[in-house]
Amino acid sequence: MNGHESQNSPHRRFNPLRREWVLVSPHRAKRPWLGQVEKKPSEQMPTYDPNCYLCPRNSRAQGAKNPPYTNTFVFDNDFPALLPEAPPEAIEENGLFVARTERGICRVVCFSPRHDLTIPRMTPQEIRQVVDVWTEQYGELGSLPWIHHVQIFENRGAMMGASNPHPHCQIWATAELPNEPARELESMLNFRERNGTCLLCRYLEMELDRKARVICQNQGFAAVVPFWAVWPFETLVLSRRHLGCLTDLSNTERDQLGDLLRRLTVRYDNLFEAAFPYTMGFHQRPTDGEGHPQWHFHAHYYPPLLRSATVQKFMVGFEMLGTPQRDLTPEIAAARLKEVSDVHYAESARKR
Ligand code: H2U
Ligand code: ZN
Repeated sequence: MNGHESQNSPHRRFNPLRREWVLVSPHRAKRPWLGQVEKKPSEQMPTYDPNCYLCPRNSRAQGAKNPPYTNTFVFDNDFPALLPEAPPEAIEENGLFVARTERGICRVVCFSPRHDLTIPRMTPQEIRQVVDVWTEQYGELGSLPWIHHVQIFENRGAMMGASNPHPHCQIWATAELPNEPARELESMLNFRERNGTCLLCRYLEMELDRKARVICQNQGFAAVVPFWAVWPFETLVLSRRHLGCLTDLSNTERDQLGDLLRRLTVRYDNLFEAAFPYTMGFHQRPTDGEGHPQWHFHAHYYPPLLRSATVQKFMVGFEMLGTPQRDLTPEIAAARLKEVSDVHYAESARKR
């Protein structure tokens, strides 16, 4: 299959991190759209919302009061999905009823006291403070002997289930390795054993060489629409250096990570001139005390939007029962993200 064919005929692409396929049907991008109607949502937001449980000085649902914080703020989730203490219990019946106790710590991180800011609208200095907090949290939670994995993730936009527009993320630190990182860990290990090199180091090298799917880059990081992307504008952020986690980053690399995330999310917002919803998260080396030298630090962005601020992709039908599928090729998605400006549309319209 040559480059031209892969833009025209149906084909399958392999995701080497998840070891599964994605179906690409480029010709279907031309079909008439009979789904939801396009409409630009208005997005005027106050800098402070008296009803927001994340704004400084406000009360949260369980009665705790936020301090008058001036940059970032971390607190234990008032409705944690996991608890640090849980009696060890297990069910094992014929390999069919299988269950185990799971322990964990859930936290919420506010990125800014400003209710209306988002990563793409924050200054490099403000984003650097967020990178520093992520790094501290990974270090602190990961060093607890019973915490074996730290998942930092951001749900942005109501479409992605975010409960609040105030810029924030969540951290779930767990005793067990979650499914996705466990799968990636094994893929990276297998690749290293077979090829004597890191899967994502090799992959990044190939993408930087081909260029077609690279959205933006700096000295420390690059963002690509992965060859095997499932979501229309899915991206993968990779460190150029082979490192495993935030605490491995140099001072300069922390700034470079912030720079890359800002530029990428500005492009996302500019794509449909709206606050682009997504779930993003870092995949870092497990904190189980094993070295895991094969692990390569990266972040996934999974945005659901397809062709406007209101038309989103759903994983239904064949995708639920068979294989995930996409119409827009990763190369066209990358071209669209590359062609938009990395100056935020709201910044170019008015000074904040
Ligand atoms: P999401 O926007 O991704 O839902 O994250 C918000 C989190 O904030 C969510 O996990 C927590 C919810 O449990 N939360 C509190 O800890 N305190 C509150 O007062 C409300 C929401
Ligand atoms: Zn707020």
